[in-house]
Amino acid sequence: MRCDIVTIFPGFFASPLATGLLGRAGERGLVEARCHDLRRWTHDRHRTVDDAPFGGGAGMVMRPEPWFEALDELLAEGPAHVVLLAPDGRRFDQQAAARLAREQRLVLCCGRYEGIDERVRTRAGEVLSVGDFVLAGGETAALVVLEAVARLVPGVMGNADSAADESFARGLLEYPQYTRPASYRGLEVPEVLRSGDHGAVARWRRDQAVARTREVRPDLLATADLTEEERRRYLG
Ligand code: JCQ
Repeated sequence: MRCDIVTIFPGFFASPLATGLLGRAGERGLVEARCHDLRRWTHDRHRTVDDAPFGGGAGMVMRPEPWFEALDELLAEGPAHVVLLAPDGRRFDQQAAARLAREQRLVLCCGRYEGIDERVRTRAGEVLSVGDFVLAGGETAALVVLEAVARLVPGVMGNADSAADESFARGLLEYPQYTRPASYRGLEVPEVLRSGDHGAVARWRRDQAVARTREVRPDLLATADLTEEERRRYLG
């Protein structure tokens, strides 16, 4: 996968793109990320990317021209799925990550100020939000999207972690995990996990996953992949 990121802070991405999973994916040529300074597509001496909103009001709005020219140039190199990060987009979730991971090429557009001129949206394939809060800019949201997508690109991750995704995709939170020591500062690892009874371990984990989901994310249970028997047992 190739990913072009358009931002007024290209340096923001240097460390995240060189570190951990994204760093390795880059080195191995599996995810080729390139950052572009939006100001490259300005023409005035001050390389202005924003202006006051028509109709009045507080704050500044990103001007359309640098965005249109940036997308003209980047898309002239070939087709890409253009994504704009904004709080008023459709929610980005694991399913959206899996969908984006099938794209050959993404262009992630990071807005700043009070927003981007509405006409830029006509050039985006979609607008995505990473959550119901407001960030100072789309850069951190773009990193969230890129990392979640990159780990689903074939070859980036081993198979072990894919199992955890499966479970999230099936709509339940993960069960609690423990490692040694069995007793630490008076806190004990549940006996069943040390019993060697694999059936009992599997039932306990399923129980815990459902209980935890009901406690902290009851909204997920509506679409969770539970058997009829489990729905009767856990949800009454
Ligand atoms: C993304 N959830 C929150 C902030 C305007 C494009 O216009 C704007 C973009 C931002 C940055 O994105 C977010 C965000 N997902 O705040 C304001």
